[in-house]
Amino acid sequence: MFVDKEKSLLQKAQARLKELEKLNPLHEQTNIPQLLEDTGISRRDFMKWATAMTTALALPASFIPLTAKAAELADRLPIVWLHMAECTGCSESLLRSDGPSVDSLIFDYISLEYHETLMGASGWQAEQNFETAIEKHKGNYILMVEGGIPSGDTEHCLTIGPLGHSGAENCKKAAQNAKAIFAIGSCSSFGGIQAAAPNPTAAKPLYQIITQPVINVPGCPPSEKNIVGNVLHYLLLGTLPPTDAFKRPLWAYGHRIHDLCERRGRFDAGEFVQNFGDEGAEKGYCLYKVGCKGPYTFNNCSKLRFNSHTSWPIQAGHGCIGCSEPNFWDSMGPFEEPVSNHLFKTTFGGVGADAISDKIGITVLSAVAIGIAAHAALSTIFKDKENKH
Ligand code: FSX
Ligand code: SF4
Ligand code: F3S
Repeated sequence: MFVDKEKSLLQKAQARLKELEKLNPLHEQTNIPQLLEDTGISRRDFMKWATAMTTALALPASFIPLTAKAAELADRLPIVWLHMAECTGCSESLLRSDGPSVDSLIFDYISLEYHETLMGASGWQAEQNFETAIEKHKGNYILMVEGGIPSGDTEHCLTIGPLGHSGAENCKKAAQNAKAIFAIGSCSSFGGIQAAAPNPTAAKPLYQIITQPVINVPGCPPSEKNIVGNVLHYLLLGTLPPTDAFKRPLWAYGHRIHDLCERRGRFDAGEFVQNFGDEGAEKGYCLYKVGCKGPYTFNNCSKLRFNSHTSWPIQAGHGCIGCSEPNFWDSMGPFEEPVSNHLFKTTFGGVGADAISDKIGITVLSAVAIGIAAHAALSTIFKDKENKH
């Protein structure tokens, strides 16, 4: 049955790529294979990249040549990228590597149609480029939006270009004829820092501004692989990826940070950093007690990492701050204290979960699968202890 499923998926992708090949490339002067060659990225490195991407997308190995082909045909798929209220970290995540990566090259190449940070144009010319791109590629372009979107009485707080259109207006306009829509980063997915209390500009996530379906690619910022992977998935299969309850693609956000963490063995063994800079920190102990939110956060950072696969927050020595979760600025802080402390502090007279875990052993904490279940489980344990007194 699995073999049949794989075969039909493969055939679907092959047919899709054939169709894509018939479309006009965005640029006539050059193409992606040429660009890779000019940049010194060998075929071997490119195939390595295609292998890593296929694995990341949870596709079978038989897809590797197709992933490579899809990347080469990425110039059949124009991208319009809008910036709303944000720090541009999402674009930076993609573009700032020490050398051009396959991801950044492909992306640079296909998104030239309209990207407010990358394009050379400004003022009237930029406005014109926006209109031209969405008209020329009507019904064919992918829309990617970065940033939270001011709304209501404060919608004008984000006013763009000489015509003075609001961010919300531009999103609505660009969404009308987009083939697929991605909210890039936690700001566009869930509101992000702009929407953190007291949310002075009534910033909203993209899905609350437009009526079309949106795939969320959160993270502050998301990794370049999570951004490019979604484009590849769409290129390969012509469909949007399956998602979780928060519309996050399962291939990227299907597992908790805690379950994929290289320090998980330390957690299970009860070996914790107690303070930054202590001996435990030097030894790479678990960062839970200095605030790691990995048990509450769904993302694939440990697998794909950032900056051309160099590192990720926990590898660098700081806990996960839950940056791909809805409202993480309000719900996950303070970032250097365990969330469970807040959950239990008030309820149980100042006794945090970590005080409990010290007494009853951290193994109980892990055995009950910390995370959402931890609240209920620890409550029970705490009550049991109370009853015995
Ligand atoms: Fe910044 Fe993007 Fe955070 Fe937001 O990333 S990295 S504030 S998710 O919109 O630029
Ligand atoms: Fe890793 Fe954080 Fe889980 Fe510890 S609590 S194992 S550092 S994700
Ligand atoms: Fe964000 Fe946590 Fe990954 S803070 S980058 S989801 S490790």
